[in-house]
Amino acid sequence: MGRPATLSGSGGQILVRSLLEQGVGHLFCVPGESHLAVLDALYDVRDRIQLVVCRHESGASNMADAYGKLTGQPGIALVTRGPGATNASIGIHTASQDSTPLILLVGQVPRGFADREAFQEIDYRRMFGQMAKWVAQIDDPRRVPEYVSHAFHTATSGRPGPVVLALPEDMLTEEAEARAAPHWQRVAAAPSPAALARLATLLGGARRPIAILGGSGWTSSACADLRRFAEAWQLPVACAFRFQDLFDNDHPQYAGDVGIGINPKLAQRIKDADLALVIGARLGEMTTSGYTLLEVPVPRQTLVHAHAGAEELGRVYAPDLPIHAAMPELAAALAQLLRPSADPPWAAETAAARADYVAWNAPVRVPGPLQMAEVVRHLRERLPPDAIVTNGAGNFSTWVHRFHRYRRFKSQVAPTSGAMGYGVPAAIAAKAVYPDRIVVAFAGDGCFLMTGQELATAVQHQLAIVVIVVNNGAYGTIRMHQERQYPGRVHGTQLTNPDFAAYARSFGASGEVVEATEQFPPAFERALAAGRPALLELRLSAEVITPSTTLSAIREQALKRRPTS
Ligand SMILES: Cc1ncc(C[n+]2csc(CCOP(=O)(O)OP(=O)(O)O)c2C)c(N)n1
Ligand SMILES: [Mg+2]
Repeated sequence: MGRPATLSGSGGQILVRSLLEQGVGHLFCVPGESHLAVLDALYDVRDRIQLVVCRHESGASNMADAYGKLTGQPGIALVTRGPGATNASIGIHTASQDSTPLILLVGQVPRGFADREAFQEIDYRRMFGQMAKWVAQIDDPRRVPEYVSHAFHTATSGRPGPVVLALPEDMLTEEAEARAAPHWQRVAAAPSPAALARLATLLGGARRPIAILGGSGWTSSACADLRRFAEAWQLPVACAFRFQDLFDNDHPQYAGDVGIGINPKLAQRIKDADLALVIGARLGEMTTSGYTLLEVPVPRQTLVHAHAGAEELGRVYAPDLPIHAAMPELAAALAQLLRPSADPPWAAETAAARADYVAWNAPVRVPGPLQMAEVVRHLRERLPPDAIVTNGAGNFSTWVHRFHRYRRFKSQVAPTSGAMGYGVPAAIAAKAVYPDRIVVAFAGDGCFLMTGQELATAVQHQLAIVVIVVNNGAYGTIRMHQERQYPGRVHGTQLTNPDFAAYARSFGASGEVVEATEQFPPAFERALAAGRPALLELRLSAEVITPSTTLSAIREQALKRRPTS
């Protein structure tokens, strides 16, 4: 390695040069006077770093999260101090829960004003303390490359996550000379031979094993290696909540997703398994059906838990075999694991698990003219395997998760944090990174209006995403829980909505309303052909609250359980 280059200029220029050294090509931002020097330095490299200017910092941080999920490289968000940082915090929380590499660059008051509660001053170490993997403030422009290098390594290593770097305003304008840091390197643990040998023994003695894949840090070749392993051992493979694209859903061994609204047969299958092979998933509340699929702290199933972050092993569950390894290293080793000489005893169970999935994935009929399952089935058949489908949080996402089939690595981008408002900004980031792929965002009426103004960003940057707003005039998820727990006492969950299609058109996007199943395919074709961002408002009765039940059925059941006085 040659001697590192010297970077000279303002702190802002050194920062931007350092980002370039780390391979940054996109930056998601809402500008602020506190980081004007960074913007000015970005001006010089505007042909090398695409600056995506957002309308709200939640959009910028969500986009940075989606970028991190899609590429495995930290997504970079640049926001101003105080209100900018507070607006951006949702993306930091999502990156934390979802283990996404992300770096938030945030303005800070000049060094001489520190700790006076100067204008918009926040102590970011305290504010982001629990949410970020590392929070630091760069007080010396000569140390910018060191901090940036540390931030990239921290965001990507072990269990990936968000890093926050605070940038005092006067540090950004101070002239300095700094030693450049080289491009960050992947730091990844590999499984030990002893762990692999023990895994082979456990598999050899199992009768009803199941594999559950999840988490971040995967690559498409890691997914291919994992598939080879699963095929050799004929394992049924499930995917954790919102990590459904780690295994081809069309594969005869794919058994479904382990998340909200899990197929009851899959839940039972996991409970009845004698060996749970959990690869990369965190075993959080959503992936364990509220810690019921596996008992805390010692599951009845023999538990093999592999994770890239050592601290995740034994966090809730005491594994029989903890494996500390990054997914590419682990999957490569698993692909080499000696295959069994005969068909394993569970081969019929694997076929049964698949049959359960196929039945669960088949469209169901619900009351009304718009059959959401058919809409999603149409997309499943219409979209190429590399299309990217994003969503935020709400019951509308159940239709997508259950009836779509994700076939390629990184064809799904969705927050395991359950953050509303994620789908639209995620789609914008996806289209910025992969302009040639079809990108479809699903949102509820509630979810959409949390970040819907980012349609302006999509239009400004000519990112032709298709947004599907499932409008049921309600914060439907909460209404559903309300009916369960407080039947008939509807309060705070109804929404009076704008005309979403007209709203989209006012941004320069195309907008249409879809009220019946048969209207959807042609409307979707028009949206794709529009050559600009497009929105389809799907009008769905709030009564159709899930694929399997209605609001009134939920209310009646709840009333029967506890009659009102
Ligand atoms: C940022 C954020 N705020 C609040 C919630 C709580 N919450 C979860 S789902 C939901 C309603 C979602 O409404 P909508 O997007 O219309 O979807 P629907 O459930 O009606 O299909 C709410 C308020 C959340 N998950 N995230
Ligand atoms: Mg709704």
